[in-house]
Amino acid sequence: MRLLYSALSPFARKVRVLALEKGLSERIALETIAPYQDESLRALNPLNKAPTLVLDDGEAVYDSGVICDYLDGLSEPRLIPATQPERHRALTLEAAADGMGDAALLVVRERMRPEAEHRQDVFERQLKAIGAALDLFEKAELSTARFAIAEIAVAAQLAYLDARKVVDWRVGRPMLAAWFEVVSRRGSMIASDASAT
Ligand SMILES: N[C@@H](CCC(=O)N[C@@H](CS)C(=O)NCC(=O)O)C(=O)O
Repeated sequence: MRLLYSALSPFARKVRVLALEKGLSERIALETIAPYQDESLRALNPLNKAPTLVLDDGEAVYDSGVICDYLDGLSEPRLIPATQPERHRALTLEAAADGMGDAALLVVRERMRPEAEHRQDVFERQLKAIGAALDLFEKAELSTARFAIAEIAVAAQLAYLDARKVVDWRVGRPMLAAWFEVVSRRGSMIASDASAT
């Protein structure tokens, strides 16, 4: 399998961390791509987004949630709960983390525009979504003992907020900050840290 990814992408980080936690990383060749500049992904994924996983027969699998679901079926331990209510709770937290990442990406891209063209309404709306998602994670009693899909998704997005200096999310969120401090020391988080390479 080949994983087409961009180094700082929090969605790709989620996939890479999950693969590392499941002992699958040896089976996945990593290929970096710049989706905003490079159109070659579009032949595989009409959205031209990374991450995209290419199976050995050439079939493309996207987006990150679907890739994680595919990989989770390949080996133990299972990191996506099979039964309800654990399943919908974990996937809803993953969706909140991914949505926070979409909002963070919009903030980062808006900041790349010339300052005179910054749209305050974009910042306000997206920062509101980011803040509300962070408040949800603060209350979510995330586990340090279990590092499964919800925890992986949240950790990947928090690391992105730090890497891109999107918001000072630790202020007023001591539980989340303490949790992240512990999980960011995991081997999978360290091995997938683009800023460390
Ligand atoms: N929902 C997608 C989001 C992926 C995404 O937004 N990737 C960004 C890079 S971090 C991208 O490829 N953007 C290119 C574009 O929007 O044209 C997923 O979870 O995989």
